[in-house]
Amino acid sequence: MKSRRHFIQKLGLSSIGLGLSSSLLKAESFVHKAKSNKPIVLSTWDFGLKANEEAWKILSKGGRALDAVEQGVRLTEADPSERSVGYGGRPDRDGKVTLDACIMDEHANIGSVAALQQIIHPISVARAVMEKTPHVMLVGEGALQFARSHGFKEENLLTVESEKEWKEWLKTAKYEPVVNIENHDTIGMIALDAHGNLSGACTTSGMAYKMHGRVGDSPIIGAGLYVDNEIGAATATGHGEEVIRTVGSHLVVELMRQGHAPQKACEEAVKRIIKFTQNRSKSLDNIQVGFIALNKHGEYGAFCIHGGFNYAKYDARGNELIKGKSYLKNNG
Ligand code: SD4
Repeated sequence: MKSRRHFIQKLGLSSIGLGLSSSLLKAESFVHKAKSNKPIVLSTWDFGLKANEEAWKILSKGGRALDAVEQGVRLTEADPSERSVGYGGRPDRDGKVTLDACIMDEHANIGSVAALQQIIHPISVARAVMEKTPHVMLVGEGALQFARSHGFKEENLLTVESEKEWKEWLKTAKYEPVVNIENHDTIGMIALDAHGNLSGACTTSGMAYKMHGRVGDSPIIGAGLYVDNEIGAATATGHGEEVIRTVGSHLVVELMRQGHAPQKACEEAVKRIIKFTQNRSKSLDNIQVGFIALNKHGEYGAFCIHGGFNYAKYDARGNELIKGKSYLKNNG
């Protein structure tokens, strides 16, 4: 009862006589739900399975969600066979691999880097921005200088395979990302640790053959990733421009705050993107966006525009790849 009163006070309602709307009542029952599924980690795409294993090493020992998500996505960043994150990522149209990443913890500490070159672990640079600077985001040359000064090693991230593909692309040089293929990019990871704290990380080489200097949603807090330790966390993959337009991950978390389950929150956010796209008379054919979301109780969900998106979930029941439900029933 005391916490109920506290909850109502927190909302600024001095009297129950004011009448609680159904969404507030839903939100209240959300706060009171007793049992939590924790620890748990979710991440985008099939490479999430391996990344989850790494995160689970930390979560299963009672470690912090922040450490789990950082270590988890570092695995994908270092894997040259993943052509869309970190080392081996597809370059921009000038042949440069430029990386975007951000991280957010349970205290709403945030750090981010965008258009960072030659550093294999942008997520750890983002964490250093969060922990060692008065700022929240560094870009381009400034981000590289900062990384250098904090001991990050510079290396060539363009692999022979990626360079070969890029040279092939140059023959036509058409920027036409293919749904679920060239934009099969980002690893977004969100976790709830045994202490009930949430954190998230998001890292990518961005859309293949983008303009040099283009920044997507992935390093933008609120767009590619958002965490509110009272409510839940969400992260996005797909066309960054559309995710930024709707501040997608923040939208998903706010929908959960209003009482929606993570699944429903992802569906509503995807529908918002679809509405905005249609309002602008653009086609959905080549736009893919997927969200994954996790709430404070360890409930989770995901939704995307086109079929073919999947995500990995690791909790006490094990690590599994789950097919994301989609608005359009294709590709799936
Ligand atoms: C971007 N959102 O740079 C990233 C790309 C991506 O799955 O996630 N693709 O726009």
